[in-house]
Amino acid sequence: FNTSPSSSCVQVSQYACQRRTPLQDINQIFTDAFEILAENCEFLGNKELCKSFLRASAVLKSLRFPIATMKDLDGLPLLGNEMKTIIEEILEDGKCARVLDVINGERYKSFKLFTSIFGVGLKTSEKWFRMGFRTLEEIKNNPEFKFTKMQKYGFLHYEDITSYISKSEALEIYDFVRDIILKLVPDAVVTLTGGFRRGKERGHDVDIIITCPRKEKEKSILHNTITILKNQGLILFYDINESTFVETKLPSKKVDALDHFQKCFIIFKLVKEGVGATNIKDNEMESKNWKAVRVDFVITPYKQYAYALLGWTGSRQFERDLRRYATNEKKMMLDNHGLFDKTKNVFLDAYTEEDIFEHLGLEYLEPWDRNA
Ligand code: 8DG
Ligand code: MN
Ligand code: MN
Repeated sequence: FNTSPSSSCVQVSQYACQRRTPLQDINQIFTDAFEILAENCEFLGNKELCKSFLRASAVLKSLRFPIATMKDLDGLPLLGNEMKTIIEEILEDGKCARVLDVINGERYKSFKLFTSIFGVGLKTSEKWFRMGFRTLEEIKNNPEFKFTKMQKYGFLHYEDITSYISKSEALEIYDFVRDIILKLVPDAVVTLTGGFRRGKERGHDVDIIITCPRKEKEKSILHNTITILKNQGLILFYDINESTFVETKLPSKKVDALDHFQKCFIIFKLVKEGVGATNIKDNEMESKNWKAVRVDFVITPYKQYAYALLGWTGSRQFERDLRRYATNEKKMMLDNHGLFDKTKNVFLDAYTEEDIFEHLGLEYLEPWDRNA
């Protein structure tokens, strides 16, 4: 479907969960522009416009043809005049002045830089920007600042953390961690999720979701695994958030709400075999045979696992559209913990992602088709 730009019967849904969005984005020149504008809106606190840009971007990502003329946009949802003006400009000039203004703007540049530090979000960036800071050096070297432990380690491993993680590095960490967990709890289920599950070749972190079919047996896994990794010297930083999950609580109405499962944000020491020691003779500088890698662990009860897996597989935009679809089209409430049917007043059990799509009356989409 929608392989031809000119066929008039093409119907593109306004929801990413009713479209296939593979990794390959043939309209990247437009979607990159929209995503920069969305990010700028986020930095300015303009949530509505941010949403509009992200939805427009997601529509274009699902197309199987490159936008070549304005006519190609006929019948596509979520592309209002503001969006069309931007597309038209890029079609004519190969670039968009508004986007160039944003990326050269003080605010965007500073927020991009500040939020690239592990432990720094919008609030801290806003504060630093208002204080007049523009570079990392100014902030790092300011003796007045008190940083959180997370930020301190974010600065310490900044270069490594902001460089990409390859799929093979992600798989190496995943295999290593899974072996440890399965020795502790042989029937644990350990899954690589996030962008790598959607087929991405590179990522900014490694997301691992863990459960166990035997009730309550998942509860000891996180602390025991962290202890083992720490004893092996492989943890540079970790921050455990204990579970605040309550089974009877209705799913969150906020589309971007974080979940309540036990989780751990880690800076993992990935040791590279055969690098380092042999180089010392050639190089006076001490060569580093390891790389700091961001790893997220999330632990869920078995009953909520499918919902959590669906939530952590992303993409973020796909998740937002799934929730919006559940609310607006099905009178249901979806989050990472479950699905509540408001008509029947019941939680709907699911043990696989397929179960969840079925409850929602949606055709199943594989993780690699969720790259909205
Ligand atoms: P990337 O790491 O390659 O950049 O992409 P990603 O894997 O898609 O992004 P992510 O930031 O690692 O998030 C993966 C998914 O996890 C995303 O759909 C959002 C979801 N997610 C939750 N809860 C939480 C949470 O508490 N923290 C974070 N960082 N992500 C969460 O559902
Ligand atoms: Mn990720
Ligand atoms: Mn993550």
